[in-house]
Amino acid sequence: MKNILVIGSTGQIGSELTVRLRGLYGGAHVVAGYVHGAEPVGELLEGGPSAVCDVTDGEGLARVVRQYSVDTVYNLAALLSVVAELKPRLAWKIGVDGLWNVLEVARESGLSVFTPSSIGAFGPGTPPDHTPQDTIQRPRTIYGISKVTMELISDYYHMRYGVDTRGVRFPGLISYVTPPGGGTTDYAVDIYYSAVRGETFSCPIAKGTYMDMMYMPDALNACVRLMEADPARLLHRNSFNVTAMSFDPDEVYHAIKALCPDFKMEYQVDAVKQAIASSWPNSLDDTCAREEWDWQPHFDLPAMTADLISRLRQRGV
Ligand code: AKB
Repeated sequence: MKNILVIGSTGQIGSELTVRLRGLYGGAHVVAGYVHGAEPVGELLEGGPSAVCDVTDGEGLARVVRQYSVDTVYNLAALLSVVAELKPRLAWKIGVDGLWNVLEVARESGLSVFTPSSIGAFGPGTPPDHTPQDTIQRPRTIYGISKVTMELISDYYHMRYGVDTRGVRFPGLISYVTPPGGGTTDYAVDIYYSAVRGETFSCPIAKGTYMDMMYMPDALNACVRLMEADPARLLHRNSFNVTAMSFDPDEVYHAIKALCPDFKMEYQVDAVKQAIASSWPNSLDDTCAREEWDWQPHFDLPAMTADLISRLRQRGV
């Protein structure tokens, strides 16, 4: 039986992953880690233990690990790309200094660690189409620079100390539960809320800008499946390309319009977001994840759009 700590349990991924893990391993075995100001509520609070867990406080982290006999950590603490550009030092403190704390506790206590990377770990010099697993990574954002650093340090801890570190490069994640905050791909979530509310959507990303995307149920499967994978099969560790679909604003607009015929979108391109989006790949090649741990997404754009719109309507958004 695993004892899991989810760091960042109240964030976009954490709020759903914690619930999924409690369903799989039992509520008592999954600790919802949070920072002050982002306390868990509802199912997250009631479904199992929770504890203050700030990655920038290594001793506090070690205490939580000891108290709950943790053996596996999902380290989801991070600032997303647009916010990180506004607060580069904080992005580094959480994404890199915080990672050192997690990895040190992992080395001392024999923990397995999952840390997500991102399509943001690539840059303008990366081959943009069918981006290979192993390729040029020269990102121009502090978010990307901290993600590449995270990938390298995580691999270093595996090679040097045998720490079981694993991760995926997530594309834009789309969910109807907890909204993202401060990402470049957030438009692909916001557009669905506008459609269901009957509002005209003002799109900050230009037509023709393709990025990889994924529906949250597939993202949760990726986290669990990779951490359950047979280590003998893993030729890579940090971090695997994974994708489910690639679209530009026009394609997602038309997918929504097929179900909401009155929906309207206009473009008001945001220069900061557009510069970041243009520096990221159009589509990743995730063959290594498919071959090494049987990664397979279930939702494409039409399937996600139908499910998401009906769920948002059910929730009365
Ligand atoms: C962001 O846009 O910053 C994130 C990501 C793709 O890593 N959603």
